[in-house]
Amino acid sequence: MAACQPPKKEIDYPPTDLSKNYLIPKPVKVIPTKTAFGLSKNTVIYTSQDDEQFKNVGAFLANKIKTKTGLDINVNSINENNPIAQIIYINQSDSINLKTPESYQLYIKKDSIFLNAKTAAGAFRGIQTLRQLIPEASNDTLTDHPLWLIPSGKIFDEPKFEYRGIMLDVARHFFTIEEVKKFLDILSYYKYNTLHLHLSDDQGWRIEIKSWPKLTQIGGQTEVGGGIGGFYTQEDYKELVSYAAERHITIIPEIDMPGHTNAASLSYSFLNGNGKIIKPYTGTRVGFSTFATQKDTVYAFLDDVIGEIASISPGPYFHIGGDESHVTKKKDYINFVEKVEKIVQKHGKRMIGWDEIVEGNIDSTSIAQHWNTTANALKASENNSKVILSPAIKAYLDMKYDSLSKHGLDWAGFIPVDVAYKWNPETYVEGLPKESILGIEAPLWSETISNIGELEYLAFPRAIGYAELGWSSSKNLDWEDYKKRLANQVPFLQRMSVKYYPTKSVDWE
Ligand code: TNX
Repeated sequence: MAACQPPKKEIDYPPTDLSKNYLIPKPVKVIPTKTAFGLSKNTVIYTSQDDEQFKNVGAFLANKIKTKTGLDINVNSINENNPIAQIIYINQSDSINLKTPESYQLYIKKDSIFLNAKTAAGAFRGIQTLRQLIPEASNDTLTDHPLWLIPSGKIFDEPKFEYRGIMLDVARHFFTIEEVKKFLDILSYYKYNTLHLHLSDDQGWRIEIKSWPKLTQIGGQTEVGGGIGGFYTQEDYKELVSYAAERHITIIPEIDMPGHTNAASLSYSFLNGNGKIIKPYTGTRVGFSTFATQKDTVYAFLDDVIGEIASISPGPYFHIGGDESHVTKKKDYINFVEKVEKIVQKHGKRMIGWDEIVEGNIDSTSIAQHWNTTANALKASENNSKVILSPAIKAYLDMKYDSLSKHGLDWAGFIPVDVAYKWNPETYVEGLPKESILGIEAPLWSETISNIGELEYLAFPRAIGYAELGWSSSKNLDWEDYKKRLANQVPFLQRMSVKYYPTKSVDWE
């Protein structure tokens, strides 16, 4: 009688099944072909000739391969020591199957990898997928040199939303350009394309305005809790903008007004409209400050401020805040939003504001960022304005995970990692048509965090889930499947020394 055999374990080694990937965000379609491409010292990268931006994408990939594997991979030149090369070709294609600027197709074969994209942004999203497919460890037994085996097959992928963002509040606490760059590195790995910087609030003004120097000389020197604050010079800001652009991420500047303006009024008292003597503010209350919305000089000031920032912000948007102006009279608030919209447009930008801005008669090109009031999101869509979804109870990165969280607020409730993931942006606001949704953004307010480690504790892993909600089609969203892929991000997060919150709802191993 045959002995009872243990069930046969499915063996996939060397790894050849592309369907067993751990990609985040999950791609639209993956078709495995059950062989593998051996990434090795014999691999070279070629990019569409004469396209500087595609070349940069190739160089970016080579650099990341070096960090992960130690391999030196040539870009657009033959490897003289190893003339028989296996090619990764990053190709500009006008195929009609590439429906959005960020769509890409990956064809992984035994001896070559083809990445097709219409734009360099699409190619950049595609190389993030490739980075995630490179295994942590090489196989050293198949050949006389190490191979990193990438399972073969085809991937067709495109984003669900054109706008996938994170907001960072650098006003309540200041974050250095090095900290923001590290944040951008992590976000770009998960295909984010927008970083919204909240550059001013009651507690601080964080960007140099050459025509109004006291904004940073005075307004830049405070923060929540009484620390020294800080600010970006215009050169610093340009450096951030270009660092983000190398990652195909747009920076959206926000100057919050007419409320949240104590630091501006502290610097120039004529701006103040709340009738009180202004003192530095380092607490965390909201809603007590306002610009003097009836004075022409305030609009002349804003013309300078918006003009200077717009001129160093290549992206299409300027965010005017507009939230919680509780001490601005309603008619003054409406008048203010409508006037500032014209100034933003004069400087060549589309206005974004927190959802209260729809109280004004705003242009259909302006965008409302839904955080709190459903009626405002619906009103925006009736106005043919687009909506960015940032519902506080689901998408606020500054909410605590649970009662034991080391940092964070809880006014919108706790947001555990699974709750952050388990909602569908396309159906979340009842009655809001899909066509009105520009995308999603997760805001990270910084009342309770003041350095990169604390930032990472609140942002990760939740921001990885929002990346998937913004990119992957709704039918591909599944917590049980996602949480396994999330656990598999640990080697990357460790390599980047990200101090993520190791929630118990995920089996991190
Ligand atoms: C509300 S959301 C605010 C911010 C606070 C945040 C804290 C919004 C548009 N305004 O001023 O920092 O709550 O969670």
